[in-house]
Amino acid sequence: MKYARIWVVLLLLGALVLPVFVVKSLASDGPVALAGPPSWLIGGDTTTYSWQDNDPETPWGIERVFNGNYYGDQYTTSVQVAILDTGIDLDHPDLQANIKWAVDATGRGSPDDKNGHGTHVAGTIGAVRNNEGVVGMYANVEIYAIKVLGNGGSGDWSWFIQGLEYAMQGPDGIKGTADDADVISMSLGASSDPGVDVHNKIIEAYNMGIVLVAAAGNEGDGDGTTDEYSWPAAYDEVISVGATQQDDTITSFSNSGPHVEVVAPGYQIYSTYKNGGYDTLSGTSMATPHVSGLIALFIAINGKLPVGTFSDTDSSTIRGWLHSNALDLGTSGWDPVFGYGLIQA
Ligand SMILES: [Ca+2]
Ligand SMILES: [Ca+2]
Ligand SMILES: [Ca+2]
Ligand SMILES: [Ca+2]
Repeated sequence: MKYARIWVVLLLLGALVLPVFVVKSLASDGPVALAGPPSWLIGGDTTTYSWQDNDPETPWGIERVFNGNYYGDQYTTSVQVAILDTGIDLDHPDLQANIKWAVDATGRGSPDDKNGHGTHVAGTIGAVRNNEGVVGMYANVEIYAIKVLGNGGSGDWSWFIQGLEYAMQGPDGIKGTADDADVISMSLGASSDPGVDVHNKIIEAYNMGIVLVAAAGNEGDGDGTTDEYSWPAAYDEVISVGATQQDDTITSFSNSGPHVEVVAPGYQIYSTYKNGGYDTLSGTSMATPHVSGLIALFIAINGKLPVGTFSDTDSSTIRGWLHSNALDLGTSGWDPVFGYGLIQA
């Protein structure tokens, strides 16, 4: 069977030319490299926000979700998040202690990240608390690095299916045991439905009680009344995550439509990068790991509730808790731009 390619959901300019149907670049914007430690004043934004604190290890997006009261390092419960991406920089000093398993589904032989995208996602989910670099949403999370995208940031859907299979099995190779992933984080997508084979594998993971989180996509046109879709985010079983800016406005690139479930910070996000480095990137790729990490922390604190559905609004399910706890933005109640709103810890 021949599959279309899937891509990271990152805004890119310059060296990598991505198909316009997947990634919409911004003319005057893109990845910004920071030489020093993370700053509140990223990208010339000198506004002081009420949620800022004085902890230099928490990037703005994480502070926003915690409202400047970070507690993602206060729990040690074992929760596994599988990151399906370009791999992870396995010996990154801000990640190494939390990477419990790494596996390659692309046939390259190594899950090490030569791109940087997967390493960036991993830092937002679970960089360690060591008073250096950044700290993740859940600083003691157990990370599974599952490489399903090649070093250029794209991959075959067959690799993605294999990656889901690895996440469902965990390192013991058996489904239904304690080491199966609790959360699968997918900062990737394509703007056409990959079909029943991919959807069936998604449904299988959902039915196992695994929380599935994916980027809503960067094809947004700045118009909340028009719909843009990306898969796997558009599937009912998957939490579709849009991207906001520091002032809680929506990013111009964030997809809108009936599938948007929540939003999270996804603009000028500082996190870990390849070769032991750090970088500042934008995209719904960067919003997604805030949600994945928050759900991991929620499971660490509250145990593993049923995943729930898109329409849940009470705390008896994980998705219901996520929705009911979100900060409503835009028009009152659920809307196609912000979904249920900005996630809150
Ligand atoms: Ca750190
Ligand atoms: Ca297992
Ligand atoms: Ca739109
Ligand atoms: Ca709303």
